[in-house]
Amino acid sequence: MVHWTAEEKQHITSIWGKVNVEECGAEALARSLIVYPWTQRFFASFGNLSSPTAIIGNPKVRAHGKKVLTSFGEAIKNLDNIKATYSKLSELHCEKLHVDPENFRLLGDILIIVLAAHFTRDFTPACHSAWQKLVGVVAHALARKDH
Ligand code: HEG
Repeated sequence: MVHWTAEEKQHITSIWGKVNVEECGAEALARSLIVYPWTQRFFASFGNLSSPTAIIGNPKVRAHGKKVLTSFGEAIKNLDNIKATYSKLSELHCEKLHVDPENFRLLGDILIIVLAAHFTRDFTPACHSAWQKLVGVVAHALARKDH
């Protein structure tokens, strides 16, 4: 089981308390669709993703980004139990959607960039490392096939 120090938990929850899930979620998903264009193929039903402007303005991208970041909130509420929290979601991503787990890591890295940009002053090296650990644990939980 992953162990979290009190300091790590504090870094994660103090940033999370300030996050606007709709804004940061939309930004993180849009940025990853722009920077890693191969991930667009999972979102063929989302309509126009033909340029960065189209991606940023796409309401389905916004809505889905919010959904993804809201789901991070579930992980944060259940830090000691992330695998179980994501068991259904990992089934969806691995068995149904067949998302390459590397993509979870990429989205996690983008999320950190977005958070660091929004909360620059709070994003100390210790805070960064707590979030890096969180996105790694989330990626691992989503990628596991042994539910
Ligand atoms: Mg996934 C659906 C969370 C990465 C592709 N993703 C979802 C849903 C959630 C979620 C909560 C909705 C599930 C439902 O409707 O029951 N996704 C989630 C997280 C992460 C992630 C927390 C974190 C890294 N997803 C991810 C990546 C891809 C992807 C990297 C593809 C590159 N997700 C994906 C697709 C769907 C979801 C294609 C279905 C979208 C739809 O058709 O509505």
